[in-house]
Amino acid sequence: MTELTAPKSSVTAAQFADEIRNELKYTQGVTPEQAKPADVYVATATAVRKHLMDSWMKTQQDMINGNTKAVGYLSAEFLMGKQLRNALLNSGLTDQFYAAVKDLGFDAQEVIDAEYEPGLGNGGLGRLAACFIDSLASLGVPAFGYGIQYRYGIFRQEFDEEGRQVERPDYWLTNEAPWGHIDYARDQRVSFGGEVVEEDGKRVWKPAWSVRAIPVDYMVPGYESGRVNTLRLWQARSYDEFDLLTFNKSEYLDAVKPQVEAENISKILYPEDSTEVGKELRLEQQYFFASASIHDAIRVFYPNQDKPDLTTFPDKICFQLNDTHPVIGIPELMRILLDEYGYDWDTAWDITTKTFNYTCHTLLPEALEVWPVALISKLLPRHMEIINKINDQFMHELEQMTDDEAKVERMRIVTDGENPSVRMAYLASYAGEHVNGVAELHSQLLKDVTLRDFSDLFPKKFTNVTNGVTPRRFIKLANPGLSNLITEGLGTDKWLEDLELLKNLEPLAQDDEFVKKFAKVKYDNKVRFADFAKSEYGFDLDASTMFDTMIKRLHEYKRQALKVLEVIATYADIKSGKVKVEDVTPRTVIFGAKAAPGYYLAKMTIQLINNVSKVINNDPDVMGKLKVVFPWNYNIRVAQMLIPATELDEQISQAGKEASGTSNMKFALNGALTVGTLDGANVEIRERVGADNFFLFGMTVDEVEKMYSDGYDPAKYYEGDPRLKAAIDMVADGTFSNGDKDAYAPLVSDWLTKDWFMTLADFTAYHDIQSQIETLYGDQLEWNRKAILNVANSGYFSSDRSIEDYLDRVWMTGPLPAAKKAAT
Ligand code: GL9
Repeated sequence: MTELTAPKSSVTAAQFADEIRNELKYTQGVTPEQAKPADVYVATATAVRKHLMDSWMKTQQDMINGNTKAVGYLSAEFLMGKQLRNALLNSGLTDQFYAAVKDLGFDAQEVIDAEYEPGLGNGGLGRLAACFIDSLASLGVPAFGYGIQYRYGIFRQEFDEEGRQVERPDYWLTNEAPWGHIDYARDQRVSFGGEVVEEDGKRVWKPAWSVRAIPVDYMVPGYESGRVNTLRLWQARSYDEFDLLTFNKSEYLDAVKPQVEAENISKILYPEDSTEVGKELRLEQQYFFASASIHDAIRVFYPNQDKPDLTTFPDKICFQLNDTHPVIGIPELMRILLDEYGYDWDTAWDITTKTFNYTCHTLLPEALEVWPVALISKLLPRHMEIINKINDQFMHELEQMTDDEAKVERMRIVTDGENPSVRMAYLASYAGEHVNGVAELHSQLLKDVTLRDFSDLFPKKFTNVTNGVTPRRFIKLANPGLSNLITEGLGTDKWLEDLELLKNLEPLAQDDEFVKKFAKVKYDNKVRFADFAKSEYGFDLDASTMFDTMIKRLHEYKRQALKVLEVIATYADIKSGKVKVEDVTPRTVIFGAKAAPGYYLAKMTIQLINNVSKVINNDPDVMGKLKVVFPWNYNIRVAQMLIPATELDEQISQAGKEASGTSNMKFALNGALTVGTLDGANVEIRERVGADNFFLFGMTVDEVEKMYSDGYDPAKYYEGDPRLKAAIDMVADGTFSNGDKDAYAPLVSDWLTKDWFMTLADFTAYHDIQSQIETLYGDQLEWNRKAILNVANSGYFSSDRSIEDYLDRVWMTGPLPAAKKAAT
């Protein structure tokens, strides 16, 4: 029997150096003298994969042969970040790596930097999927992540001279990608279009075209679990390699057309975040990976069986639908069972409804996907028939259950009327066994508002699983200084597997020596970030100022505008002499955000922030007191540098709009204090870290709702707060646009006449909390005590805990029998 790799590998540094040399020779074909850091990176990655191979194969065997139900996490996005350090950590080879690389004459950081970060996600939703597969493996739960290997990930962001966002393609696969193994032999056919005909009393789909789905497998090593799961990302390829006939007529472009079109399916990640994009290609992408993944799971769990007993399918695997993107998998499994395996409708329905669960990640109605019936009929005609039948069955059941006709109408999966469409969230809520939101408040609002009819009818389906983040990447790897201090404080490093142990740090918040050490770690992280920002962006940051950070997608509901207006108001106060410059707490305000390329106001906000930065940073009157920087192309790598360096974290969305947030968790765990509204997971963070250790401001969900129904007039707030007025006037009068008064007119006009997310209404409260923040910051010992209390009380926000909750509340499964660890 193969032994599993020891968590702390017994391999010595010298042995590991030999392995790297070997890979340099046999994989890269270079001598150590010829090698570049990129070669050493590929060689190391290849060597690490070999270390993980036995555990990977054993995990798959145990999963297929055992009786533990697996989890298939279906997600259009997996925002993994760089892999090397995480793989080294989880295979117990970190120390050996540093020693070996040094021995080979290389700088470890250069080797690490040679890895190109895959950006196969937009933001929180994709990063959550990455944290979840890390935790699944670390807990030893058999699982697959299933998604798409996009050729182009999230765009690379640049800023032009005017401070506008420019999107550049992300050529990530033009770099060597040693982690993904392309498995041509385990491909799947995915078909589209055509028509459905009647044959021998059966509905038969005659598709018009097919693409070849080829899996690319990534190992997902667990931390200290001896288990390695699989992330299987599908690549689309054409079956029609070349149309020779057309080519002979020398119509080259036409000859390659089918290939180009097929490959388009996995070509690009849609850069939209929490907003609707109703594009044919996007539906093709969704169906492509849902169909390939379901077929793949059948292949894995019923190997070499022509007529498998698929009534056992829900005992083998359950699929988690990460938002509505993979929901087309529901009619696809129905179709597979009915048409490919000949089950009757009721049996197929029974299997399907035991297989899928749905997580909703939003509260924005426009983000709940709705597909036109016409489009589904064109692309997936058989699925449209099945969806219609599901809808009919549902309507029929509803009529039995309630007399409320309006309610029955409201709940239609397929809407009536001139342009009928399919509501994917409704389909998932009806067919899914469980439906969950991602923070307590969010799950409550799903039940009370967004999916209220469904929760009334199926109360047992609805549950909450609060999001979490992996402590391996976001504490251990991102913040070595704090990790060492935590281990020193707790006397163990077991917290990496059981994050609630952080609770035992609580008494140390009263130990001045410990607090000073903590402060030193934070300061060193600020210096580290300042150095990084200098070399990467050319910024000059002063580590003795407060690092105040807002990182997240640029969206109106997240309210970057609130932050920048407060910055402008402070600037105006200093300029006008209302506030003495010596009374200002020196701050460095750091923004990181990408805007969807078609999101006009979001992009204009980016431009505004950049130009505010330009003006303020060059004004001698505020020099040393206020600085605004906007590192472009915010990604996981930047997050890992910036979060540990941050002292004040901005979570200032309008209450009732942010489903959860996950950076809020990363910040609290890295010892930042939060200024935030009662929104998403902020609510639970505040409950846990204590109201005294959290800067709360702003309207509540109820107050927001009341204001909407009473009629909201932003101009009233503009008139009512002179600071706010001064700030908006400054934007309008051209201060940040070289005198051009029109530059931000659409933004200003939106603020004054619409302001849907009530930035203006919360402005005064947001300003008022600043003095509390600054007073506390003046007492560094107290500030750091509170920061430690944030760390100590945030252990709940480990994604390991989220996964435990999914296991108990949704998946009803658990880990494989403990992996046998090799003796070290
Ligand atoms: C999001 C929510 O907006 C976040 O509040 C939440 O933390 C994450 C994870 O549950 O999901 N929903 C959503 O569509 N995005 C989120 O971040 N956006 C993307 O990343 C695409």
